[in-house]
Amino acid sequence: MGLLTIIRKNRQKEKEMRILFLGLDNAGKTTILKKLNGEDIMGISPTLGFNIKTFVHRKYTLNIWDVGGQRTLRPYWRNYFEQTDALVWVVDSGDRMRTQDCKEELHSLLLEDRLAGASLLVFANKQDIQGSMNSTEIRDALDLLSIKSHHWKILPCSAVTGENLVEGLDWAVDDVAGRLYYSTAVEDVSSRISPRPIAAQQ
Ligand code: G3D
Ligand code: MG
Repeated sequence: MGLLTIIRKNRQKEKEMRILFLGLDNAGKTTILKKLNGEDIMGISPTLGFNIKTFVHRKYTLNIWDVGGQRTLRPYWRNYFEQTDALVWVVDSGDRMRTQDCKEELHSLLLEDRLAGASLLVFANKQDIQGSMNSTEIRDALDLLSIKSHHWKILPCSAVTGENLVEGLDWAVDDVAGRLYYSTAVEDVSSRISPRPIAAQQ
């Protein structure tokens, strides 16, 4: 039995996933998580360290890490990369001033070895704000089409109305599950031959 098979079998028993929420400060990470968890979203303060939320979504236990995105905190993001199954990159779609910063931070994360296998969900948040960029504009601003190294998807959403939050989580969970739990045979063989090519998704 190969090491990959053993690791997968252990995870299969647990049916756990580790999801990392990152993005620039003020993007709406904490608000999205509170909304998903059915909590009050009024009066949320900037996250100075991190929050962890654990909840069961479908048959999976999701351990979600929400880490502060202020510039001074970004060097600490790397402390949270280990064993990440999915990265959720949250964007404030109304923030046109910081799209370059947002793109650069995302693309530097994608170079990290410890995030190499993670699925990437981009939430184009704050769609309820009039004049915010739509998901195609965000896709282009962040140059998502150039990403070949990770499975990715972008969804327009709003933490206030709840639009697409569950759909986004569903995509991430399905993508991770497809890799961790349902493709053992295929991956065991392909991993011996060459790295599995990953097609970009939209
Ligand atoms: P962060 O965790 O990414 O840093 P927060 O972001 O969740 O703290 O949210 C930052 C601000 O954006 C908060 O407003 C929050 O209410 C607001 N926000 C988050 N998501 C949305 C959204 O989808 N729509 C709108 N209209 N606002 C959103 P305050 O005023 O408390 O700073
Ligand atoms: Mg926060």
